[in-house]
Amino acid sequence: MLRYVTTNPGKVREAERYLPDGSVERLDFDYTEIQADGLGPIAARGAREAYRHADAPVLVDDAGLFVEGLDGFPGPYSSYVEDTLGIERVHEIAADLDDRRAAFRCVLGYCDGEGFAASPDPVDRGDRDAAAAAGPDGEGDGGSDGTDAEPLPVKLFEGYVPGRIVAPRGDGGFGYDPIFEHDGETFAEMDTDRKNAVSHRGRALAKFAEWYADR
Ligand code: ITT
Repeated sequence: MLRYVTTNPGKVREAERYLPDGSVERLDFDYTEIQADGLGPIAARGAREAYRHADAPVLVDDAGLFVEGLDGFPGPYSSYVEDTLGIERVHEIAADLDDRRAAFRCVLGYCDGEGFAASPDPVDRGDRDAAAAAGPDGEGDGGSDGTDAEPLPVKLFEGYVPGRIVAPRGDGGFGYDPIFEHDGETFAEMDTDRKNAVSHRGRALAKFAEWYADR
């Protein structure tokens, strides 16, 4: 049984459509989200921590909204910004920008404790310690806090969807969905299947499901 590790039930509703019935269940575990410029290091670190917690195959899902006119903000800080400013304020801030284009990104991190051709450890400017820990082969533990005693392979799957920030519309989905418009509709105006067909998470899950089917 695969554990989809998230505090957000909305993510699992979307993920269930990609995996055989009964093959996935949510594990409500709040893994440490390290401070990093990109989602990859957060997902890789989170997958290792979640695997150690669950002692079973895990998939973590780190996502964010990247607003072009704000140089990609809130990006990896999307959760904090949703909790503090709220999505209405994000829309108001974006409404003053010339460039309201935005993108959602999602990085899934899979870890089952077994060996496989892991993704190279993702490295960015904010995660230099992880780069050093990863070493030259890129398959090191990536941990910067000393808790990752042994290297655990992690496979990453990424998805991206372009759109723009609009005034809130629709009451489906979750998070920033009401203010993110893609192809004339906000994600909150789409049902789950329609959102999955175009979304960052759907694209990442499609890649994961194809790889996982052979595993
Ligand atoms: P976990 O970390 O426990 O999985 P979370 O909701 O905090 O749950 P993220 O850190 O990945 O998940 O999410 C960052 C923010 O982006 C958070 O405010 C989410 O509500 C939002 N978000 C993620 N995916 C989204 C989606 O598909 N549509 C709208 N908002 C989304």
